[in-house]
Amino acid sequence: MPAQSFSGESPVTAIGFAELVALLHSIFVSHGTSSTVAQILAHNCASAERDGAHSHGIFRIPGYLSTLASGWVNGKAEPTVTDVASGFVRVDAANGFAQPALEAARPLLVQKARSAGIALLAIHNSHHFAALWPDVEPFAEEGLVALSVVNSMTCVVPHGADRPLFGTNPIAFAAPRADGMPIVFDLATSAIAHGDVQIAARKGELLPPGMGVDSLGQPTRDPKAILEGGALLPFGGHKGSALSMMVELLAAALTGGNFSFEFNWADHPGARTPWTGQLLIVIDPSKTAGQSFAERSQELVRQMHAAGLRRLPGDRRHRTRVRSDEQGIQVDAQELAGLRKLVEQ
Ligand code: NDP
Ligand code: PYC
Repeated sequence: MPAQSFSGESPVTAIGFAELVALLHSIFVSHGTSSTVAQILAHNCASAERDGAHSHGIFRIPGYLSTLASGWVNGKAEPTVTDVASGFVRVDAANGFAQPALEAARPLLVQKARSAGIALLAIHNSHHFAALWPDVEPFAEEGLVALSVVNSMTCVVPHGADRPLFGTNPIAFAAPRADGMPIVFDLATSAIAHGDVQIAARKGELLPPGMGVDSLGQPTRDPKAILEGGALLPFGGHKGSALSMMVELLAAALTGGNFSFEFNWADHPGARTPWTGQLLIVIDPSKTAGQSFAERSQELVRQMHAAGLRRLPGDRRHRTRVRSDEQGIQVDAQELAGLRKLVEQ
């Protein structure tokens, strides 16, 4: 690992993936999760940091810990998996995190997707505080197509409305391709993720225009004005707003989870994790007729490149992963020292 270096004013150091997972595992366990839950969250969070998905990497640890301390989430929850129908699996996350619920249901979900060609996983009573791509990318790595949606907490004004109602409600999609990493996109249906607004506020930076409004409903570029009584806007006006509405319907109404506006964490100061639901749809493309799906997706990529496209969604993340694997994950040295102290506490 290279020794500590400096990027601008901020000292940067490198840590290996396995070491970061182990550190985060210790932090989660020492703050009240089971070892199983800690391992899943640690892997998720370290993966985001490794891939340069900073809004959902180690930046999230204080939010996880204050939530655990508040009693809002059960860090030792044991999910209950129900085999509902030939293509339908349901999980009650038992007021725990969504990712352990997905892990518990994964074998049955994959088995159903491979036998029926398609299977749906409905997770409810769950908390999702992470990036969504880690939930879909592994399916594409085993040749399956996956789509997932999760709703979050009220902070987005639906297009044409006067007050916030929707969450930042991301949509993630992953598909295998013949030569190269799977095609993956993962995007908030808000103009910007809430995490990126918090990061901008912390750095004292202005946001681009069109991201949000202040407490009076006036457009603002000040992230603090958005966080303190203001709200975000959907991306793409009425189009992003319609997708956000769809996410509320699929992730909450269809799963039995809360809409983004239905939970109240006021009695749990420090709570940050949205208590909602999540939906996954997994498709086995080998059931489709004709040429292999992975060849077809490779052909699409070829044509996009021929049309002049230089960056596919997922490319930046996958490139960052290669760099992190070679040189270690670049993290702020003070932030890493802060994480190490959390274990001692
Ligand atoms: P971005 O806008 O940064 O990126 C969205 C997608 O577009 C990514 O797949 C990204 O690929 C791709 N992309 C970005 N710029 C380009 C470009 N110039 N050309 C081609 N592709 C591009 O993400 P968001 O800010 O919308 O979301 C950030 C994260 O926040 C997501 O992981 C999301 O799941 C998470 N989130 C989680 C929530 C929750 O409730 N758990 C709620 C809301 C958001 P790449 O990754 O390679 O840059
Ligand atoms: O960045 O919008 C966000 C978010 C909400 C919940 C977790 N991340």
